[in-house]
Order: sequence, then C-alpha cells, then structure tokens
Amino acid sequence: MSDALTIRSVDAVLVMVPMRRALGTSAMGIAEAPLVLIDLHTGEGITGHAYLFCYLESAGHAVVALARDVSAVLAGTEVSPAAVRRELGARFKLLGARGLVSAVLAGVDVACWDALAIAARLPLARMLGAPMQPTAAYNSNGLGLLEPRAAAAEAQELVAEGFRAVKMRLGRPSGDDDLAAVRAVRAAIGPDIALMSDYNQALSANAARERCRQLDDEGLAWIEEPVRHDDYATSAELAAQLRTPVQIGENFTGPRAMSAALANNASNLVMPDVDRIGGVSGWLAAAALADAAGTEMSSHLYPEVSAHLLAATPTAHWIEYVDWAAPILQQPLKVAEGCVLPPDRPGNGLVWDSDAVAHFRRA
Ligand code: SMN
Ligand code: MG
Repeated sequence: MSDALTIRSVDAVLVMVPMRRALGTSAMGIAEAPLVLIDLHTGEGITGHAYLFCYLESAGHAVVALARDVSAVLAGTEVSPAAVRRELGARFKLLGARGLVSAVLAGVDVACWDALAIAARLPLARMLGAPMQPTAAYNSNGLGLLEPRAAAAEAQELVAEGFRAVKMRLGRPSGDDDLAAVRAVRAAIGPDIALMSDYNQALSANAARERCRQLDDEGLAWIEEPVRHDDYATSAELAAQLRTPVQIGENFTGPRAMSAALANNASNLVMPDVDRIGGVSGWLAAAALADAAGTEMSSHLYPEVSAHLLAATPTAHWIEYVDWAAPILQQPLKVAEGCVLPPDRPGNGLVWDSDAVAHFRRA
C-alpha cells in the first residue's frame, strides 16, 4: 500500500502587492512587493502552497517562466522533497542552481512540505516534530532610511502594532546621520524595546570599521550586513571587535554558505531566508548547523512559514515580521504579545485570497 502523493503540475502567478509603508534601504526603495505564488497540484487533490518575494517585478516574471519549466519536469514525480531535489538538481545543473533558480527550487520544496503536512493533517511545525511554540517577533514593516523625526514617529507606530522589537535601516550618507536617526528612534521607543539595525551591505570594510564603532554604545540588538554579504573576513573582524552582535544570513544560498560563514566566525548571529537557504529542507540543515555551532538563528522575511520553522529550530532567536503577503492571504499571520505562533491548521497555513490575487495579478 502506498499513500504517496504525486505531482500533477506546478503553477506560478505573479502579484504586485502595495506595501503599507514603502521601505527605503541603502540599496533601493521598495513600495510594492513582487510575490510569486506557487501552487503545487497533486493527483490526489491536495495542493501545496509557497510564495517567493522577488525584490523586482522583472525577477517575478523570470521566476514564473522558470516555474513552467519545473512543472513540466516534475509532472508524475512523488511529492518527496528529496526526490524533487534530485530531479531539479539535474535539470538546473548546467545553468547553475543559484539566484532565481535556487529560489524556485526552494519554493517548490516549501510547497512539497506543505502538501505532505496537509496530507498528514498536521501543522508544518508538528510535521517537523516541533511543539507549537511561539517566537518573539520584531516589526520590520518600515523604518527605512527616514530622517530622524520621521523615523522616531514610525518606530512608535511599529511598536504600537503590538511589538517589543523593531528594525531600522542604516546606510545614510554619513555616520552622523545614522547615529542621529538611531538616537531619535531610541528616544521615541524607550529603553525596553529591542532595536535591530540593517545596513544592507552598504559599507566598505574601512567605513564599516569606523561606522559600526560609532554605533557600538547605542544598545542595538544587532548590526546586520554592514559589508558585502560574502566578505566573511571583514564581517568576522567586526564580530570579534564590536560589543554589538553582528548579524548576517539573508544571503546564504544554501546550508553550505552558512556552514562556511560559521566556520569563519563571520557573525555572532545568523538569519537565513527560507527561500535562499533551500526551503524547509535547507532550513532544517541550517538549523542543525546553527545548533552545532551554538549560534542563535533568526528568520528573514516569510514569517508565515518561518513561524513553523523557528518552532523546530533549537537555537531559535527572533522572527522577522513583515505583513507584505497579508493582502493576498485568507488568514494573515497573527501577532500576540509581540510573538508569532505557527498557525494551528494543516500545512504551513498559506491560503490565497483568490479575489485579491486576481486584483494584484501581473502574470
Ligand atoms: C530587506 C529585506 C527585503 C527587502 C528589503 C530589505 C532587509 C531585511 O534586508 O533584512 O529585512
Ligand atoms: Mg537585511
């Protein structure tokens, strides 16, 4: 007897969803979230869901095209993350499973795990052997590169949405500008709210040495990606010298990259992104690496799926909360007392609001 599910097709739809607050980062501003929604249909009638945040609309169109290729390759394959990885590994070996290709593979992995958990009638967290435990959340829905007064006002709004922690972006033209914004935000939120910060790789190694030291007495929960994401040597130097923890991880493409970062002591904290680290399967490998290294691990974006994954992560630290997918979800993720619980329904809990999807659809 076999209860295996079989893949029938993989459908992908691009939506451009306006964000409640535009986000100015040191790299670019984002006002609309380009999301590719993945539906993995099975012959048994169960559909697995995932979404990919694509940063640019053009990347969303490319992901939809790649998903068509994936659908043709996977038709008839068992819904087994390992089997799917084997098939797609071969398909994309020559092109290279990097960048958008790896994001598509991760999205399919998330959708496979969703289908398996739905078939087992278990929330994803329980499917992974985890208790339904909450993770402390920080509100990342804003606090782009604003001038100090606007940043202070926005920080208060973010706390008032029910959080005990917020993240602000850094990388203004001068260190003094960032320091003024950090101090304005701290004065607005008080000493008891955790304040994360993120440079989005803005600084050269020399600038980072100076500018991170300038912020080292401000009580920041972490300084994220001060330099190029793959400059592990400079990042390690900063991590060793600063009192403030250095955080990296959203750009780890697969657990191997994270393993190299940990081996180089490139940061004090790690925060992989489920769609860059390799989906649920990649996350579990990364969580084992963080556990072995004794390094606290947070999530990057995708709070809906990350809520389940952090419940299954031995060194779980913070969940990054953004509501960018909320307008196209039937049941957006809930925050209670500054924490996020994995949704108590079968699978990862993603169910599209079909009217909203039709409204925001671009491809
Ligand atoms: C970020 C993520 C996605 C879009 C813009 C900025 C940022 C974060 O690096 O960590 O939230
Ligand atoms: Mg970041």
